[in-house]
Amino acid sequence: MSDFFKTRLEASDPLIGDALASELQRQQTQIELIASENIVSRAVLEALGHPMTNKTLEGYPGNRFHGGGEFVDVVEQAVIDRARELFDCDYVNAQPHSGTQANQAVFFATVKPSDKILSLNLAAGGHLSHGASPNQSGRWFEAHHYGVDRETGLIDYESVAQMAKEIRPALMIAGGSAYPRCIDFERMRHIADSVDALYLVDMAHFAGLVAAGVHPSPLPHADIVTCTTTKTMRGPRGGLILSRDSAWSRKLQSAVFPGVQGSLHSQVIAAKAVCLGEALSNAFKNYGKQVVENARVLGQTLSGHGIKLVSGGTDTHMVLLDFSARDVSGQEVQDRLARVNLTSNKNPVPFDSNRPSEWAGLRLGVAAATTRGLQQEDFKSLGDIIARTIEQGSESQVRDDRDAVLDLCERFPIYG
Ligand code: DSN
Repeated sequence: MSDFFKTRLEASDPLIGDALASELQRQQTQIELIASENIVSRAVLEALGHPMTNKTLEGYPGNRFHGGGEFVDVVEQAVIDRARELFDCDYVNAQPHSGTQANQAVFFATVKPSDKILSLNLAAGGHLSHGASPNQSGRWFEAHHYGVDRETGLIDYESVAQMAKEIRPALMIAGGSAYPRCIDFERMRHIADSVDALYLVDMAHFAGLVAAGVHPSPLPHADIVTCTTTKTMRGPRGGLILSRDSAWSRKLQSAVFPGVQGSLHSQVIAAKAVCLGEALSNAFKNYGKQVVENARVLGQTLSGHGIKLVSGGTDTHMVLLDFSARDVSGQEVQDRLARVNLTSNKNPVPFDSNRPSEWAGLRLGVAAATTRGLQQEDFKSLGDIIARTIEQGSESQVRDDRDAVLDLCERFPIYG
């Protein structure tokens, strides 16, 4: 049995050991431009791989259903305390296994099956868990969706107000996965109030920017806020539920456990605490500023090459490229970028009703590459490479561009 606690993965399970080694090498030799990804610290990885994973616990700190929870209590309380400080809020639930489960718990606490919800549509940058038809939320609730203005690509608040008046939703949701601009949280609050709707903001993508103080916070306006600890937060896979209004505490606590989840993922809770501790540092504030600056430079460089950006630019960590007037799909550009070691994802653009394989957009995010240390001049170079790659240069150009990306990877190594 002693080998059981000593044998390294590469020896005990070569298939999985090799896959993990190859994944590390992939990350080290590609520049990650998927907007929902980031690169966590060694400290976050250490927490994720800790024997705390062995601990089964249900309930909340100080009130568990199983014994032996005193150290998990410490880390869960640290998540709560650090998130309170970071986001200036009263209520924190540290346990959601993901952003989607955080949203699911909010629904469980606040609305009933067949109630009306109003959220941003998927093509305009919304999220599956906000009532999209293939998602449970789309089956259980009467979901309605607002969109963006066809010309500006910005949320059309007049039209949101009009829809809210007609639909009278029980719950209004702001936020999503591919909206590159700041949302007017206060205006959405007024719209929600005008129809007595509850107001949820899902800040999964920009939570790290809020934490760094480079993006407006939805906390003063929303009844409830959800986020992930991945993406710009640069932590483990998982979610948080936050609120300034402690009146929601009891319902949200029981909605997460025992409502939609069982035992917590103790080691992930520890990693969330580490990530929130990092996010309280000045270094993280500087990181957030650099993210916004890098995204701006990437957007400007691509626009300078004549590439259309949804909404004309960005206020966040992401840009959304629109190829609807070109003879190329998001999937084709994603594949072309992969040849020069840039990782990205196809995305719909507003009013895109194509199948995913024909979506006309590509989403690019700068959070992960900024963590590596890339700065404005590097994103200018990347923008030039991306523009050339979209135009499909010669084989020798592709080789040169891949070499340039590999050079960036060597200059800004990860987990060396
Ligand atoms: N919603 C997906 C994304 O933004 O890529 C996963 O978080």
